[in-house]
Amino acid sequence: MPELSDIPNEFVRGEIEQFIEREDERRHIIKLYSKARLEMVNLAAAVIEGDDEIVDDLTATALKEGIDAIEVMDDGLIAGMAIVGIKFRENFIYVPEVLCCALAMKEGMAHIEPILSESGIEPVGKVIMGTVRGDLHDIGKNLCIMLLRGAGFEVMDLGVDTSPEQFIDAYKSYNAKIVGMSALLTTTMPNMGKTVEAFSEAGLRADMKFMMGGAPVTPEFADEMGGDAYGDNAMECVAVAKQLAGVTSSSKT
Ligand code: B12
Repeated sequence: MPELSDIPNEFVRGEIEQFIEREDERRHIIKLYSKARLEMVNLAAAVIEGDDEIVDDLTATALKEGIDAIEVMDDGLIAGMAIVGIKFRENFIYVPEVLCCALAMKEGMAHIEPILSESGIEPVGKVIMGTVRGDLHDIGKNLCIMLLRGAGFEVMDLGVDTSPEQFIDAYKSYNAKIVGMSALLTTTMPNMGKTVEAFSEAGLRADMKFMMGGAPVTPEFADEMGGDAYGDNAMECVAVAKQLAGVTSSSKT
C-alpha cells in the first residue's frame, strides 16, 4: 500500500497530514498522489495554493513536454481540487479561498480545452448542457463539455443556474435530443426532476433523453428524478451521451 512518504512534494504531504482526517479519504488521496508523476503533484499543489500563474505555467510546460492532456487534468488539476474540496467541507478554508483555487484550475483548463476539443470529425450528435437552477458550480460541467466536444459532439452550454424554461427554450431552438444536467448541491439536485417534469408538461419528453451527473448525484437518484442515464465523471458522460445518441463503441472517443 502506498505511504504518505511516497508523495514527492513536501507541501502536499503537509496538506494531507494536516487536513485529511478521515482514514478512507486519506488512503484514497495518498493512492491518487503516489501514482502521479512529480510534475502533476506540483501542479496539484499550485491548485491547492490557488496560484493561477503557477498553474498556468506548469500546465503549459507539462503539455509542451508531451504529458497527455487527460493525465494533466486528472492527476494535476482534479487531484488538487480533491484536497481543496475536503478542506472546504471541513471548514479549514472558505468560499474566497475555494474561488481562488477554482480560478487557478480554470487557468489550467484553458490550455487543456483546445486539445480535448479538437477532433476534426463530423458531429456525432448534439447535446445541451447546463447546471440546474440555483447552482453555480460549473467546473465539472465544463470538463464534461470539453470531452464531449473532443468526442465529436456539438454542445450548447447553458452555463449555470439554468431554469427548466431555459432548458426548454434551448431544446426547441437547438434541436438536440440529449439534455445533460449537472448539480453539486443537495438543495439543487431536485431541480433536475423539476426540469424533467417541465419537459413532460410541455409535451416534449417523448422524443429526447436526459443524462445527469454531479458529485452528489447517484444512479438511483437520477432514476428517481426521471433521468435516462447517469455518468460519474467526464469520460462516462461521453460514454453515456454516445449510448443515448446510438453511437457504436468503436467510434472515436
Ligand atoms: C469549487 C467549489 C465551489 C466554487 C464553485 C466554482 C465553480 N465555478 O464551479 C464556489 C466557491 C463558487 C462554491 C460555492 C458554493 N459551494 Co461549493 N464546492 C466546490 C467544490 C470544492 C469543488 C466542486 C468541483 O468543482 N469539483 C471538481 C469537478 C471536476 O467535479 P464535479 O463537479 O463532481 O464533476 C465531475 C462529475 O461529477 C461529473 N459530472 C458533473 N456534472 C455532470 C453532468 C453530467 C450530465 C454527467 C454525465 C456527469 C457530470 O463529471 C465531472 C468531471 O469528472 C465542492 C466540493 C467537492 N468535492 O465536490 C464544493 C461543494 C459542492 N460546495 C458546497 C457548498 C455548500 C457551496 C456553497 C453553498 C457555499 C456557501 N456557503 O456559499 C456555495 C453555493 C453556490 C451556489 N449557489 O451554487 C458543498 C455542497 C454540500 C451539499 N451537501 O450540498 C460542497 C460539496 C463542499 C462541502 N463538502 O461542503 N463552491
